[in-house]
Order: sequence, then C-alpha cells, then structure tokens
Amino acid sequence: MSINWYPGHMHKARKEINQTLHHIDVLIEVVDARLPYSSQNPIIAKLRHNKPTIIVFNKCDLADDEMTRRWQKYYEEHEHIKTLTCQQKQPQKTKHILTLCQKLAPEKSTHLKAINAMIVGIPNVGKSTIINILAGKPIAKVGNEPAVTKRQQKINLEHNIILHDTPGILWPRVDNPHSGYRLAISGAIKNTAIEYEDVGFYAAEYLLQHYSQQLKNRYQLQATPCSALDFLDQMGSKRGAKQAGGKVNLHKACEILLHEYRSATIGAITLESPEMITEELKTVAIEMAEKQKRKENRKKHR
Ligand SMILES: Nc1nc2c(ncn2[C@@H]2O[C@H](COP(=O)(O)OP(=O)(O)O)[C@@H](O)[C@H]2O)c(=O)[nH]1
Ligand SMILES: [Mg+2]
Repeated sequence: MSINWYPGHMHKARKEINQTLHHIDVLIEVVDARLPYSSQNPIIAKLRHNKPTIIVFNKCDLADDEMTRRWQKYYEEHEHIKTLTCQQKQPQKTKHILTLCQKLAPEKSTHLKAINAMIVGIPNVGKSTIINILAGKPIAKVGNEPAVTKRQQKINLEHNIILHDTPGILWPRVDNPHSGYRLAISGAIKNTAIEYEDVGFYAAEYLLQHYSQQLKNRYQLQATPCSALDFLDQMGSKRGAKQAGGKVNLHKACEILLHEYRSATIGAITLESPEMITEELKTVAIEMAEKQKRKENRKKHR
C-alpha cells in the first residue's frame, strides 16, 4: 500500500508547525487508538524536541483495551510525554485534556497566564470532535475534510487555555507499507484510493493471527480457517457474497470484513503492537539502505 501526498502541502505544514511551536506550551497529539503508531504524523516527533506533549488515544471504544495500555506505557517511557484515552461518547474524559495541560505548564498556570496548546493529528483521528467537546459547542466541522489547507484557528477554552488547531493537513506514516494497510483498514484513507481485495486479505490474515476467536464468534465458524482465503471463502459463503456460478465474490467478502471491522462489529481490535512496529522498522531501515546503495551504484555507472 502506498499513499500519495503532495510535497508542497507537506513542506508548508512542516514550516507552519515549526513556527507555531515556538509559542506553544503543550502539544496535543491525537492518534487513533487502533493504530497508535501508524496514525501518527512522522514529523511531529522530530519537531517537538522537549515540548510537553499529550498523546491522546482517541476512538478507544474501537480498540483493544489491553493493547491500548501497552501502547500508553510504550509512549510514556519518553520523558515529556503523557497519554490519555478518549472517546466521543465520554466527553467528560476528553475534558481531562485541559487539566493535564495545566499540569504540564505549571509556571503559566500558577501565574494565571494563558496556556497555549496546539492540537495536531492526521485527518480522521477525531481532532474536530475533541475540539468541539473542549469548546462545549460545535465550532469545528466533523467528518471528511477536503484535502485543502485551512486557515489556522485559535479557540479560547476554560482554565485560560488557548487552543491552536493544526496548521494545514498532516500526512500519515508512508515509510512503512504495513502502516499503509492499517490506515486503509481503519478507514483513514478514502475508499476510492484503496484496493479492497488487497486490503481485505491483509486484514483477514492479521485478524486470523491475532483475533481468531472474535472472527469465529462473529461469523459462527466451527474451526479456525487455515488461511485468509479459506476464511473469506467461508465467511462470504455464509453472508451470501456469491457471484455467477456460485463462487464466493471475494471483493464483496472483503468489503463486508472491512465494514464490520470499522464499526467494531467484530470486536474492539487493535491493528499493531509496539513489538510489531520495532520489527517492521528494522526491515524498513534495511530496505532504505539497499535502495540508497542501488541509487549510488547507478550514479557510479553513469
Ligand atoms: N467510534 C468513534 N468514532 C469517533 C470518535 N471520535 C471521532 N469519531 C468519528 O471519526 C470521524 C472523524 O472525526 P473528526 O473529528 O472529523 O476527525 P478529524 O479529521 O481529525 O478532525 C467522524 O465520523 C467522527 O464521528 C470516537 O471516539 N469513537
Ligand atoms: Mg477536522
């Protein structure tokens, strides 16, 4: 899975974040709790330096609680990072972001000075939903955002906190192909930009390996399917996803699987663990080094 993003937008967003960060006391980075690594923007970690940061695990209603705890522990090992779990249906919990901001900027809060916070995150992680909860009224548009740079907004909140919205639109992880698949499974990438079967098979393989009991329960399977194809065949057949001649329509089966994953009908399921990411990044580093070598070789032989 590769994701296209415009270099012009990327450059502009990086520049604007860097500029705004000078005036920011606390950074609020929103991630999707189902994919707490892949739904991060890769430059934030590089730009924030020692800025106190709250990583908000949003949509935790859709994620596996045990995995969310492991991810929180993983991020909290970094100095300057605190984490918080959030979901749209528990607005009171989301409001903890404000008290945490006060704790992370103690010198401002004891002197009754305004605390400047900036909320960042890739599209669809729930920034607008969180902004509306914190503001106590619907001021940000929730749902699909057009891929255009919007003007930066400043919002005055309780406790003398000024919230700055993400400048521009941030792109997700594109270095690791697994991240592309997970973003596609979660619904973070437009359906028109993904290959349903490719993504569906990836999802089926992962779910079979890590959440086979949930699959068996949801689709009433007696035994664990022996492969992703076996699973999609059985599931598609049960759900009437057939094509002419009676064979299972795999595209339709994949569509059902992705749809039911996204609505958490299969269960609250997380798509990655810190251990998986550590392993994958080793492979990515090797591949990048090989690519660089090939590039240098080509130059030499020209
Ligand atoms: N299940 C679930 N959906 C959420 C949650 N927060 C936001 N959403 C949904 O995710 C989608 C994107 O939310 P939005 O706030 O527009 O994200 P933004 O692009 O980061 O501003 C919307 O359909 C929201 O209703 C949550 O905690 N749980
Ligand atoms: Mg938004």
